[in-house]
Amino acid sequence: MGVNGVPPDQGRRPAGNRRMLVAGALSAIGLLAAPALTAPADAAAGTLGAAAAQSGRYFGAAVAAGHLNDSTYVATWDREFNQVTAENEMKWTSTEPNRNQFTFGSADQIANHAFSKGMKVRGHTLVWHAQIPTWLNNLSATDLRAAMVNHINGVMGHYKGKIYSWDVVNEAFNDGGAVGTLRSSIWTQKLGNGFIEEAFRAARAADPAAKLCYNDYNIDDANASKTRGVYNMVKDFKARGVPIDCVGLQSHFGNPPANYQANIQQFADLGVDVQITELDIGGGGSTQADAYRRVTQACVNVPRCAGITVWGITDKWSWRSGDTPLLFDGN
Ligand code: 9MR
Repeated sequence: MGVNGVPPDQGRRPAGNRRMLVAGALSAIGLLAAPALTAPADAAAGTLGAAAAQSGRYFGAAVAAGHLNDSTYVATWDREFNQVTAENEMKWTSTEPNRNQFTFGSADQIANHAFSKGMKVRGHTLVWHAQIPTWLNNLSATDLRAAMVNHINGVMGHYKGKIYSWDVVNEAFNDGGAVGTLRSSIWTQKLGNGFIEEAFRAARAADPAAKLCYNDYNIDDANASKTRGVYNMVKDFKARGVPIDCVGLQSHFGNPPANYQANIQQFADLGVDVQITELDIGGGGSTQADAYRRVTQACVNVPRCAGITVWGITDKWSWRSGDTPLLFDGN
């Protein structure tokens, strides 16, 4: 953020770019024959959500409760998107800041708005190394395991039967090291590598209706060692009957890798859905629009790619606002 909380390059994007980005994604969903600079005339089918729904998919956005008093923000959410992920409000620090005291105020603000509009809700996220409360730090292994299961039961139970998919475990794999290396965290240190399997088993019991996802970044390249590690885990889970239904490719990009569609396909071939869960693409102009088009086209081309979520609505509140990574600019 720049001075006074204003992102440094808010407003720097050329005026036509928003339409170009949305049209790039729309064209790939099949609504437009080719990327166009103007929004399609048929507004009913001309939104991202409506276009995605034509093939049974969704097009969603991460939303933050703190911006719900901005009428332009809410109007854009309601008009364009038919799925939502709470950007921070369903994370552990928000939902169980003190042990066994669950709080859902801001999470419910987002979820109830979405439910009332018939939108799908992705739950994000149950077990992660970040945005966890300090009370977890000094628990014994036995106690930490109980706390993990209790958290899964408490949060999933609150929304039981209403959530489309949950990111059960988020970002557990290491960026470097040998294939399959997990990030060192409170979870690996106290519970060992089996914490992922334990979390998925508890999640299935807590809400059998929700799809259970493993979600991570830098697993977009089909051959990257981090991707191979996640692939091997999913394959092993499927072979042993550990419940898992989907892989979330966060897809915080500079550019999608050339084998992005092949990567979606290889996970789909294991018998899980793929969800593009946190898409944002830095840059600008036609390169950025084309990257959005390629990501969307890759999803459309793989039947088990269920939908796309962009990680925010407007550049001005993006976690990486300096990159102007989203479909809508600060205006
Ligand atoms: O966008 C989120 C930002 O507001 C938070 O400060 C940050 C805290 O870690 O988390 C951001 O969202 C992250 C998501 O939960 C997991 N994948 C990476 C996202 C961007 O950092």
